[in-house]
Amino acid sequence: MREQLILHIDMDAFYAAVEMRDDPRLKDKALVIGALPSERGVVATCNYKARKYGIRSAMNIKEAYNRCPGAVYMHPNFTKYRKVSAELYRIWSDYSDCIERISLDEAYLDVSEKLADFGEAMELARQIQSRTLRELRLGCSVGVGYSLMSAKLSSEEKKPLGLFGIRNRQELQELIIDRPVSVLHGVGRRTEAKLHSLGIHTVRDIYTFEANLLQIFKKQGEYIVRMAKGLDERQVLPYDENGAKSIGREHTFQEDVIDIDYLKDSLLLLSHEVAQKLQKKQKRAKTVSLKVSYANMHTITRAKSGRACERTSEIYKIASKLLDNIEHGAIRLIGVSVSNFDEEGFVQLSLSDLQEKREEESEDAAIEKRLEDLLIKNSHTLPKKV
Ligand code: DCP
Ligand code: MG
Repeated sequence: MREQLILHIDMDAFYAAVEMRDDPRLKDKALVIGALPSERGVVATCNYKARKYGIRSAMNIKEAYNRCPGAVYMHPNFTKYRKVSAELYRIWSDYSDCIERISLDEAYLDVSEKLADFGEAMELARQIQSRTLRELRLGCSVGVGYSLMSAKLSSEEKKPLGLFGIRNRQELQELIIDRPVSVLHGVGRRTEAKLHSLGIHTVRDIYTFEANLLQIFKKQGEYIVRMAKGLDERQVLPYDENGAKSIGREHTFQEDVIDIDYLKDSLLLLSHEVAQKLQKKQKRAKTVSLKVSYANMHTITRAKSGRACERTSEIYKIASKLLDNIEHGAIRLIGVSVSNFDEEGFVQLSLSDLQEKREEESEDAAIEKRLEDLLIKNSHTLPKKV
């Protein structure tokens, strides 16, 4: 695979920065956006001044208040942030046709095709940062990397108003070797806890215990070891319904949903629509992505790559596993998309693939039965139109 040139842009203290921009009285204050101290709830974000008191996203608002009773506390104004987000993307999409929205304030840009080298990518990062600051009066940090993970780590490295780059695997490894395992893509809270229970705390520990990891965690272990070595082959996936590089469907619920069975039924219907589109285009996809926006507008995407798939049940099973592995909570939007198309219609299956396929068949039958129920009874609220 050709080396990639990836930019990761992440706004600094996004919601708080928008509020500070729009109300000069907030300029020198510690500012916490989220629930009010008199309510139950959490911090969505806070400005850098409030972070000096140890306040962080997702912290209980009462704890935030104990740490800094003098801060200004405000509810978020999502309508406003969505509008600002659209303005941000309008600017950023001037710099790449291959742009993946991660959330309101965060995106990956693939600039491999347009730029000659890493130096040019750093220069572009600087331009994007200063244009965002000039036109929208908002600060962002931009990271440049040879992969998605290195770009994301770079944008976090010098926040706020950061500019940083990681050129290659060696630079990445030097940077992260003594950092906690959670710096790695794919190591969430659950995996982190499992690794800790095995005495694995840092990236260095992963190198040391590579053999044990592979034995205990199998495929997931392989992925973690690859990430630790800087081997990240993920690509920027433009999450665009009409984009040539991915096919996706998403749905915003009328009311936030917590019920996992309901979420899974929605995912099944969305997977079905995606599978139909895929089949229409006569494509098979090697990557399935799940997108979830929580009630607080926080959006995450998770993707998994593997055997090329085309059927509803294949897409659904992967998306459903991704859903099992994210933090549960009130969900506003759910989406599934596929990418990384395999243009060749015929793929030789190995013996172990065939075995796996047979084992999956009964599970598939159950999924198809459920889909039939949902489609026939029309008992679900997703819109019918693709
Ligand atoms: N957000 C949220 N709940 C979380 C995390 C984030 O509501 N647990 C919201 C508020 C943030 C926005 O999403 O402003 C973007 O999230 P980031 O993680 O990028 O955080 P910030 O942009 O606020 O700060 P940073 O400068 O660390 O990127
Ligand atoms: Mg941010």
